[in-house]
Amino acid sequence: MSIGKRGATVNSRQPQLLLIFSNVEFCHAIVKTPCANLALGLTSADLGAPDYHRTLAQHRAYVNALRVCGLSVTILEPDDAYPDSTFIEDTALLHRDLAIITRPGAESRRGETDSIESALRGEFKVTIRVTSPGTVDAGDIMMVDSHFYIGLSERTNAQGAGQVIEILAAFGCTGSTVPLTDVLHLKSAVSYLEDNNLVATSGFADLPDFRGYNIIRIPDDEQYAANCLWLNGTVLVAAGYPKTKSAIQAAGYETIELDMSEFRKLDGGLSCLSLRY
Ligand code: CIR
Repeated sequence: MSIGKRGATVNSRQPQLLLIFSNVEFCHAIVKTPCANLALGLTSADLGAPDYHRTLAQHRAYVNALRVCGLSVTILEPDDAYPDSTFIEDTALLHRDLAIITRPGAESRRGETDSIESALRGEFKVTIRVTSPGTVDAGDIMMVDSHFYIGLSERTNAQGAGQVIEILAAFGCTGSTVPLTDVLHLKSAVSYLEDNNLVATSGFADLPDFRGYNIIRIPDDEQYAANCLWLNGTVLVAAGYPKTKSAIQAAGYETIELDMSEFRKLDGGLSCLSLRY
């Protein structure tokens, strides 16, 4: 892990180092340790099998980065029954008092939600499940303040998106759908960095849905890096994508680079590895 650009702020009047975050939005994260069956996970990438020990090391570095950004982290036990279960983001959408438990689009992932619902019990006032025939992977859901963009993908169908929008409406939020082609999830191609700044690949940067945002355009040879993660003013970026890192830094953010090579082999990105609230 390397911390880029502006380091943590130091309060010079205090005798010891003190990390200061002016606008902490996320306090907690839940992650799930990659399981030994990880290599059996779904993938469209042709990058070979992940090395399990390297995967675990990358996951530890990710957890450390979450903590550096001021989040306390709950680490769930690995579950060999679900090879993709480390990609925990897909199983729930968390917003204020509300937890929506999704119904993942891939049959092999559907059972992942039971342990997540148990882990979230007591943390949220209201828990609502997406029901059949709706399917939703929360990697398809991008939050911008109280509006939620929902990608219609091979994993998220119109019924599922409709259910999520209806649930959100009851909590004073809005939602809209974005039809997807060529990407696994909406957040494979766009990431919101707060302050009206949106990272987007060329296929998404000019969509009418995203008119009005300051677009940080991802070069075509760095598309994987479009999945980055804003955490309380710092942006986690995948290591090895220098143009994307520079563009995000030029927009005024600190960055933390993380090696994601093993997760990429399973189509996983930075946001997929945690649920944040
Ligand atoms: C899958 O295909 O479901 C996993 N191998 C990767 C899921 C990545 N999740 C995400 O982008 N939110």
